[in-house]
Amino acid sequence: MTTRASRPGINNGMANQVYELSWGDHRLVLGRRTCVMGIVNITPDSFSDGGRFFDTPAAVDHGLALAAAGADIIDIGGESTRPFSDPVAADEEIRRVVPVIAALAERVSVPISIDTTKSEVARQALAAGAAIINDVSALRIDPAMGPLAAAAGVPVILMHMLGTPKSMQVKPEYRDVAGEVHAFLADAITRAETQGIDRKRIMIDPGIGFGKTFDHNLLLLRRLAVFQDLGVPLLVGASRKAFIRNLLKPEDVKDIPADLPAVEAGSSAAAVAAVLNGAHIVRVHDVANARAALTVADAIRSAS
Ligand code: PMM
Repeated sequence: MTTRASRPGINNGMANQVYELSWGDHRLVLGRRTCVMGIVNITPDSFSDGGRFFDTPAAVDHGLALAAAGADIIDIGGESTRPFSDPVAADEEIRRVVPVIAALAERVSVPISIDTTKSEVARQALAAGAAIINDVSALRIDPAMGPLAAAAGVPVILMHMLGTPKSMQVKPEYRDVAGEVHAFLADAITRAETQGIDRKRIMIDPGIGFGKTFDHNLLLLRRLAVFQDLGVPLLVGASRKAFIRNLLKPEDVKDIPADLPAVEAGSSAAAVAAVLNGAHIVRVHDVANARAALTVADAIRSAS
């Protein structure tokens, strides 16, 4: 007899719930082929690519290259969320992201997400052609963000973070990290729905590296399947983060460059682990590498 647990692809950590999102000109089918979100950080100080795409033409070219490499979403951010970073004023964030979004929206067909916690930045980004709001504060920092997302009818990504980027890595503590992040995300979904956001437009993210120690990050990735019962698509962003660099660096070295090939291989491993544990979308720096790794992982996941 084939039990539910032993049947290929069912309840053995390999079958992801399928979700379909349709809005505006966009449609995403999540859970079959893994969706790859490519990152464009227009910041002088992100840990992974700080400064490399800080001027508009370089950022636009990078977005085009990510789309050509097979990105399903392009995530544009103008404020670094690296640990201990200072916030950026809305005006400056708008100056960084809006011209890039406007140029990319004309030239790529995949949806563009705006990575911001500020409703004014999101409003102008949407007007310039962005189609998803990626709010690492899960609508907690700016009370106008929820109503804006609801009125615009765009998908929103709600991420878990302990505290703020300025404070989050100061001794993060949990009794049960997966349980507490799960409870936070369940509340965040309720808060979003209360503000008028359709559940079909909500995605969640456990916030790898946002107020988590090395062990918390590993445990969250290992226990990712606990988030499946929340009934919304799951996004995971582990690419080039400190826990990967920590695992790969020599013992006597403080850190290694985020763009080393070994860090990329480690990032692909984390992405594959996330997908086998239920992630629908992975947020990555190197789209071509992630796409290759996930093509193989998706084939294994759906073999029958
Ligand atoms: N990580 C960063 C920024 N934005 N958004 C989501 N939804 N999830 C993440 O994990 C996330 C994010 C920081 O990483 P970066 O500096 O490489 O962009």
